[in-house]
Amino acid sequence: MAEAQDLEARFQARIDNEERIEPKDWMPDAYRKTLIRQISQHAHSEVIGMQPEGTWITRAPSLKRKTILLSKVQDEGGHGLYLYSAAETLGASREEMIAALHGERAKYSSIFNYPALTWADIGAIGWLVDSAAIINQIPLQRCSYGPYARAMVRICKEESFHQRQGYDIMVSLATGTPEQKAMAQDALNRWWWPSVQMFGPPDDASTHSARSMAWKIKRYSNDELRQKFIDQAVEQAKILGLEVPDPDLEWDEASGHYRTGAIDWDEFNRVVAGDGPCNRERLETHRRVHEDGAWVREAVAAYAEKQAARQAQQVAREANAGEAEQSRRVSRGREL
Ligand code: BYC
Repeated sequence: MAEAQDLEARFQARIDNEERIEPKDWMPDAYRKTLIRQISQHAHSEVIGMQPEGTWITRAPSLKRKTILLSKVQDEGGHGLYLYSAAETLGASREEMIAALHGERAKYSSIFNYPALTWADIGAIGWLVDSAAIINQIPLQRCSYGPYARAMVRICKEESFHQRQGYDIMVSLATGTPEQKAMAQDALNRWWWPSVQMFGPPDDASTHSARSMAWKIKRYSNDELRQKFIDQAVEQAKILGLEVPDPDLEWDEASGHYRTGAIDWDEFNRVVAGDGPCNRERLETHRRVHEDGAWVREAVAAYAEKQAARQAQQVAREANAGEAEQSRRVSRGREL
């Protein structure tokens, strides 16, 4: 008991001292569990996030837009891979994590349960959702767990390219024909509030924040990051000449921040609980694609097994050859 307390105190002292925790270091079970939960849910979000955008690859308005979107969607798949790998360093297997997603025991971001109805939605996702992702993820580069923090460095670089491609689409539409501008406004109307909600429940309803902040997994609270996003996005909307769909939005001189109207937390809770516009479709698609890809996983495993057997044979052959050479030398030595 005293030993466990001692380990825990030393662990917290390392965190307080801004040291990175690495996979082989001792860590409390709850720290490991929290990280597996957050990192795997983050990975699921990246991969499920490929769905709304993926449907627009064939419908993007030009070859240039298609290739850019294709790369972006591919990047999201890559982010999923870095993140699953980071979670694996904590002892979670990929199969367990996917089973938790399919069994609806693991969540993914609420934002991806909304449909991408028009091309302008691809602009709004890149602008708003990727901005929110960057604001949330930049502090995660300083997360106390080394593999997660390092994965975030590359992810953030790619996200910032994604954000710019989204804003670039919005600029084109907002400065285009009246119909195009209306399309951009409609996308902003539908993506604004879900993006504001992406940062998670308000601080007083956030179950994990206090502990995750003490462990320096999180560096800022959900509300602090949400505020940063709002302040930035409202100014960007002004540049686009678009209106944020919030009649109560106002600048608060005293605090130097924008104040929004009430956020619909009932809607957020409903979507997180599985009852958003696309929850069922997203999970069904993931299950089907996972099932369709079973043969690829089997082929990869069979190839890895074959390679390992070949390598073992090679090692055995070299060992035998070495032994034979040794005994030849010994008998030659005797003859001399
Ligand atoms: N949606 O105590 P809290 C991306 C859950 S990827 C659904 O505050 P925490 C992108 C939360 O999990 C975007 N559920 O939790 C990809 C918890 O439930 P559990 C994803 C949510 O972990 C492709 C409960 O509510 N980003 O941007 O301290 C293309 C209580 O919440 C949500 C990440 O995952 C939500 N929005 O803080 C483009 C970043 N919010 O787990 C873009 C890493 C909360 O107890 N994650 N919940 O069942 C984090 O930073 C934190 O996990 C969160 C939540 C800020 C999201």
